[in-house]
Amino acid sequence: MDMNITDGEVLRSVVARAVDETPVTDIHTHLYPPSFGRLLLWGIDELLTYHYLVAETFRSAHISMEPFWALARQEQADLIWKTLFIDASPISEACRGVLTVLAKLGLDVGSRDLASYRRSFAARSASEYVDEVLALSRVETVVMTNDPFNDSERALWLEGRLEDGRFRAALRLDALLNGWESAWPRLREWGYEVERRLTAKSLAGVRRFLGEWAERMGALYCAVSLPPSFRFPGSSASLGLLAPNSGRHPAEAGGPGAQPMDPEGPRSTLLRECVLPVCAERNLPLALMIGVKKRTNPALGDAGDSVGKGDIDTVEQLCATCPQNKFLVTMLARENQHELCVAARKFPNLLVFGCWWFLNNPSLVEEVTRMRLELLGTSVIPQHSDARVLDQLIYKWEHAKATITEVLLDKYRDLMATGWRLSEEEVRRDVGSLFGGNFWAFLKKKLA
Ligand code: HDL
Ligand code: ZN
Repeated sequence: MDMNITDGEVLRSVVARAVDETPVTDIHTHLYPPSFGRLLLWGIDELLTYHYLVAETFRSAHISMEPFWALARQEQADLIWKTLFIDASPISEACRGVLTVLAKLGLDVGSRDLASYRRSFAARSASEYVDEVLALSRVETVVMTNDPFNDSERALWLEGRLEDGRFRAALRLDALLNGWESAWPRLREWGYEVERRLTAKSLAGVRRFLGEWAERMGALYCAVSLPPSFRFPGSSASLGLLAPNSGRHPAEAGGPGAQPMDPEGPRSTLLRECVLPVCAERNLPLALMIGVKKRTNPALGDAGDSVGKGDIDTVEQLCATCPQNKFLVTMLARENQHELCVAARKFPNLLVFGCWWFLNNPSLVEEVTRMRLELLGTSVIPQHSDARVLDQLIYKWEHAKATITEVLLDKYRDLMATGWRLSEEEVRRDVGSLFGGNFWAFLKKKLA
């Protein structure tokens, strides 16, 4: 056992070094390997046109949305740069992130010379830049968001184009679970025997689709984003069992005048009858990302989503009624964070992850991380990047690590104040758990 840490300054350098050097598994991103071509976004113009910055630009730019979307990417970036970086100080988290990337790449941020930044990126190739960004951000595994209903992505999977082991898949199910009406005809087109009604045959077809795509992608988990209104009816009659005294599956009762099996419509049935059983059979976690209000302002596109408080009872009910399933859960509303930590204390099949999206700001990352360490110790995944543009790995991890370092330091100081003796090896062990160890152990975890 290496020496015990006795001094506050030594503690600071040990914690800072461990947080900086520990390789990261980034469990949720929207990135792709270079072999996926244009699906991988990178470089200054993609950074500047990130939907977070688009939303912020419209708050003060003298342009309405339609003409903005008609601009070329570089022209959009020019407008965003002028509006958010030149005509005002770029103090928002998304603005500061762009500057952190430029600084870490060794560019002269003080020059504010966008043309020179563009020249620097133009000199790079995607594959060498992936190496550079992963090295700078210490991210060793990038878990993607993979959607078989995305035509260009599906083609790449069918060609077997994932050639980079640093990129791993997560099977994203929003199109299936939140858009059944448009999903089922496409499943049928791809050769799965499904129809609109959730008959036993349809459900079997969906299970085959899930199994085949989880296999094809080598998916580490399945994921779905869900609205604040997401519920999972718990009554036995709707728990996928046969409808009361009808002898038929409630979904089969579909027909004029029949009551929908549950108020949620297809989603709950698909979850209960297809996603949860397939995940349990394959020992795959299901990631529930709860609290997003899609297209609150449709004209903003991806920037138009908002947030609402989700229902923690539903999370607890899922964990309690599906003990054979593992749930990775992140909730978008600040108001859900404390109750989510308490729920995680009740259910070992629930692993909390990330300060998602509108929570990924230093003030909230600090608040939520403190809460989690105080309630759950090191048994959480404190952060994921959610990066959509490769370069963002640099700033999202730089910023998150700065906050996590300060919180960890406080917690270790409190420990040492009791007389507890701490070693550098133990600090590195803890940070390794937080930055990937807990995730990989959860994947391997076998439930009763
Ligand atoms: O649903 C999701 O995975 C979200 O992360 C959305 O992609 C969102 O637009 C986003 O990029 N958040 O950071
Ligand atoms: Zn995301």
